[in-house]
Amino acid sequence: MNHGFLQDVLAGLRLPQKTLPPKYFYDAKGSEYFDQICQLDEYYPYRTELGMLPDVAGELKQYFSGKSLDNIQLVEFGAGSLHKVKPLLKKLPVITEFVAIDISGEHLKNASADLAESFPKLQIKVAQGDFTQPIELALSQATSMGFFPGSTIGNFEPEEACEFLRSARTTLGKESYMLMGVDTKKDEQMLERAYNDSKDITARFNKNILTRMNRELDANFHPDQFEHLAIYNQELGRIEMHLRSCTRQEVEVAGESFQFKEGETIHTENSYKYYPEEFDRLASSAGWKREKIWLAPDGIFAIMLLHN
Ligand code: AVJ
Repeated sequence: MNHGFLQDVLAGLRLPQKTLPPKYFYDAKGSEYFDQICQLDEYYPYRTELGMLPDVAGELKQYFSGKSLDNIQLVEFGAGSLHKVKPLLKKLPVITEFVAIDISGEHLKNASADLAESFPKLQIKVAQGDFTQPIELALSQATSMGFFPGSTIGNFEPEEACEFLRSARTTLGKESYMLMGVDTKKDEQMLERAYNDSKDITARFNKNILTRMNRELDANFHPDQFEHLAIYNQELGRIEMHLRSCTRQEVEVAGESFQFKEGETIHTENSYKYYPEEFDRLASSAGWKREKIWLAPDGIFAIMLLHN
């Protein structure tokens, strides 16, 4: 049994507001659902950011050649399926080494084999790990650039996001860079639609964590006795995902029982949205300086280059 997972689940379900950490969405099945979410019309962050990356890469090329940098090691946090790094690698031969960190080891292994075929000269290292914990990386002498796309930073509480940025700055070292994708505050309807898709893929992604607990933690959740809920919390500037109990029920996890009232929820994810200025303040309080910002049309998504 996976003890970190069990401990986190028990601790989370004992809270007055039952809570689970979103990193546990990503077992093999959950990573597949996430890839399906990225193909949905309603889920604008993925395709918006992916569409911006070729231009971003072109400008970075100019920028780095102006700085006479000729060797960059790219470190991706939460690398997943490795789709987003491709447009960077295509336009930036200055990236000679790539380090991919992800919690889903199997998924990452397959994806990196594929990447090696497309970029035979690239040195690739994969590290299965939880980037929410401080990581030890044996980095080379080349200038490092972190890559944290997809607005995954939004899963952190703002204070945790600051902590992450601070520790990433230490990991990446002097004169390093960080390329970040950040989802912005916008029209509430557009936000809520992105997390309540018409094909119910997001609902399945959310409920998959129940199935995972049943399988891995000897739990007995009935996924059909819970419903997917995603709402924008305007005051806190975040999308919240919950699993809401349809009835009064009792569930067991590894021998411990938990009571649910009808309508009671498990809070499974936060996805914070930031105004660019808000994010600037966060980055600078973590010691980074923002060098560049790219905004999608209507400002629906931002990519930022930070410099240490
Ligand atoms: C991977 C955290 C960026 O918050 O939009 C997508 C995850 N959850 N649909 C997000 C997610 C529901 C996603 N991140």
